[in-house]
Amino acid sequence: MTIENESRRQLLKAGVGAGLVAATAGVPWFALAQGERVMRFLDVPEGWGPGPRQPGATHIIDTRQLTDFYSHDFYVVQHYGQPELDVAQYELSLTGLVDQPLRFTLDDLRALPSREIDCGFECGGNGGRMFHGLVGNARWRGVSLKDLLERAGVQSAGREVVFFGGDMGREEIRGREVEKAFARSLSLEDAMRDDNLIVYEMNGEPLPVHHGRPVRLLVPGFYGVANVKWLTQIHVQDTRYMGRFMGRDYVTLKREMVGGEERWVENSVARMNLKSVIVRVTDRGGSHRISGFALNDGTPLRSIEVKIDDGPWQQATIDPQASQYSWKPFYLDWQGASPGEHTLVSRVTDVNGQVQSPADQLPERVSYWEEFGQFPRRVMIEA
Ligand SMILES: Nc1nc2c(c(=O)[nH]1)N[C@H]1C(S)=C(S)[C@@H](COP(=O)(O)O)O[C@H]1N2
Ligand SMILES: [Mo]
Repeated sequence: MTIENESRRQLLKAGVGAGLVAATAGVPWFALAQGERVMRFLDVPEGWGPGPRQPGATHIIDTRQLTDFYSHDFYVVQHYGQPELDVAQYELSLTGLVDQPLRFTLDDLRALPSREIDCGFECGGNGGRMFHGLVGNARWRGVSLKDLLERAGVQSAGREVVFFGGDMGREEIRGREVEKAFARSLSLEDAMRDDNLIVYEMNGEPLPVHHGRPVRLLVPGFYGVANVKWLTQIHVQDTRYMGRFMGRDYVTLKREMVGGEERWVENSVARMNLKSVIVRVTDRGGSHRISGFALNDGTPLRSIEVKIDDGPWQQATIDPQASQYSWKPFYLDWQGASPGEHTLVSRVTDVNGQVQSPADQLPERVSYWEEFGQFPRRVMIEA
């Protein structure tokens, strides 16, 4: 209820017509109308399904089954299992190159001014092999990371902010096994962005254990890996942080031009690329509806378009609940679809004119990180 009222208020503030809002508020995004039938994707193997969530395991969403703007079934990825931190004993420390190191209990954090944000993200390893099911969208509540850093007073030598999780794993590095916490870092400049939150609520409830209870980092516009769960320490330092999930894993390798020279470039997975995918086609008794979602780094969008077979690009409608960092659900109503097999593809364009390319026109890429090319789907329309 709060979620709907809040999003309605936001939309009204954004100047969206009240009639439009009234028509859509509270209507689950993908909820099927009575008699609406889901058409079969021919690119999804018969019997494929990611199955229910298992504690401590990766959880993929079946994107054909999406039913709401705020995911009640949000994907899960964790590399060192699922720790259960003792909430009564929990402390977040802020250390390193600061004037005043700080410690916060969960109650301390909850007593600070808080903010809510709608934010969706995907794993940097999301892709067509799981029909883009490592994805979710939620409303989060937390405190501003910038406020915490300013309270502590970052010293002029501070360059990089490291976020450590309470989950540990054994890593073999140069033949030696060591125990390491999951960690990611941000440049001080990225850490100081106004939108970053230290969050303790998801969709109006305390964070579920598999999403980081009691506290996680949320970096809107970045891939999921940036959002460190079970956050226990924030450390300011003057050097780059080089742990596994910054320097070895979640590193892309692409063939790119570097000042006129063609080179293989490695990058830590960070800001989300501009991307859209079609996830469902339904028969609505006479017409068909093609639905999907787009994600990006928060740059406003110009359009999302859909192409049916060899037809022209057609403008899809973007769900008015979408906001800067949420996912952007879209749909296109398809009149006169003939029975049989069809190929559908979507593309998203941002206000800077950047267009989602076909996968084969992107730079050559090694490893599966950052799959954001156009994603054609094959669907069977029943007579
Ligand atoms: N502490 C910790 N945080 C973590 C991870 C982890 O393994 N440990 N995995 C990261 C990765 S790779 C992703 S994609 C997101 C997944 O967030 P979710 O499980 O809440 O969807 O959490 C990130 N934060
Ligand atoms: Mo991830």
